[in-house]
Amino acid sequence: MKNLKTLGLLICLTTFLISCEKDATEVLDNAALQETEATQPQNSKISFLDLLKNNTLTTKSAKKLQNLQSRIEEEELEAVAEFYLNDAESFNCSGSLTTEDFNNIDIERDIIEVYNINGVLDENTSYGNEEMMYIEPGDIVSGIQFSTQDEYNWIFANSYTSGLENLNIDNTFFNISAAPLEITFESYNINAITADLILLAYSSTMVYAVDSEDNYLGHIIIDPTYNEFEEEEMIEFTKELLYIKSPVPIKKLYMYTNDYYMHYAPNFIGLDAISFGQCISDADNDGVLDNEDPYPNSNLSETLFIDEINTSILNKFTKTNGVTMADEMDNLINLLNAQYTGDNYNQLHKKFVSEVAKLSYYWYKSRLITSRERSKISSFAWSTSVPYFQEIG
Ligand SMILES: [Ca+2]
Ligand SMILES: [Ca+2]
Repeated sequence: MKNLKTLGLLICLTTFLISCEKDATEVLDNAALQETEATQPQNSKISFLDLLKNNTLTTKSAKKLQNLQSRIEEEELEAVAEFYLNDAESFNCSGSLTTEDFNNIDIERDIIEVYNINGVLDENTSYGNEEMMYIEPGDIVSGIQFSTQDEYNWIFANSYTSGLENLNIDNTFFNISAAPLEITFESYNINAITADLILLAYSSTMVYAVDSEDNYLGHIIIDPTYNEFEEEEMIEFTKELLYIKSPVPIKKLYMYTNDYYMHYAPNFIGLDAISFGQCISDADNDGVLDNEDPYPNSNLSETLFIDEINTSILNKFTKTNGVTMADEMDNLINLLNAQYTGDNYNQLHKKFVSEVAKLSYYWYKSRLITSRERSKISSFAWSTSVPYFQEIG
């Protein structure tokens, strides 16, 4: 039943493509490819293997990337962007990232091949026929554009697709074009990107990041996980989590693959859950992002110090998110030091002691310290020599 349905879908697609007069040569080429699929009676089910085998397009725009690659080597371009593979911890970057998971695309259970959208997939794309709209405007989030120069050949597939059953993936975008996949970000402040990649296990994959003027920002080479390839009909995939952050906004990613062993799809790359936006770090790792943290570099010392005196009282987080008792104490000392002229020591020292009393009362009320600890803090405050001139810088 599923086979018939898929076959029907293919015929629909082919009819749709032939009837379209725009971009006639490319459409005919693609239609011819599909015809081959559809007229094989003993193999009507679309399998990934067959799709890859049918991809005999020659590579042209790969040259552009080869040029970029040799420029990197010749000019010894320095990377500013950081790339991490399967290492969310080093990425250590949060914020409001927008995610495209391709799940709004209605691929009717298992697979669609996409042609005739002028080589660009973005929020304005619509694709389908009278019976079925697979992609409607708004299905892709705004701010991101997928494209492939030269002949493009894209597929949306998931674990219902023959050949991908073991991958446990929902709708995933696959570039099986000869040309590299390009991902363009419309906003100018994208400095954090994460993505799930589905790669051929015996391919080497390169991802390059460039800025709005096509300047090199950095790249990663993902080595094959298989070194030898024995069984011809076997396709093995690997899933990798890619993380990128860059101090300079990223405009575009180029994804370029060398398939050393099979040459089915020179730029095969599967992509899902691509997230992009602004990286906001949590420098002191207290769970409050820097942009919302009153003290982005909190004093996390184990015990509370008043100036140089160790009170031996545990330094705890206060009721205000991201703020420790030591942060508030340090801040108070800095405020008073800033008012010190050299003539007003006695006045400011008294003021310091009284401000410490207020602070410790609040800590006591918040059950961070006991009343005994509060008295201890008061007497320590007296014995400090706050205020004093602070070194500038
Ligand atoms: Ca923080
Ligand atoms: Ca903090």
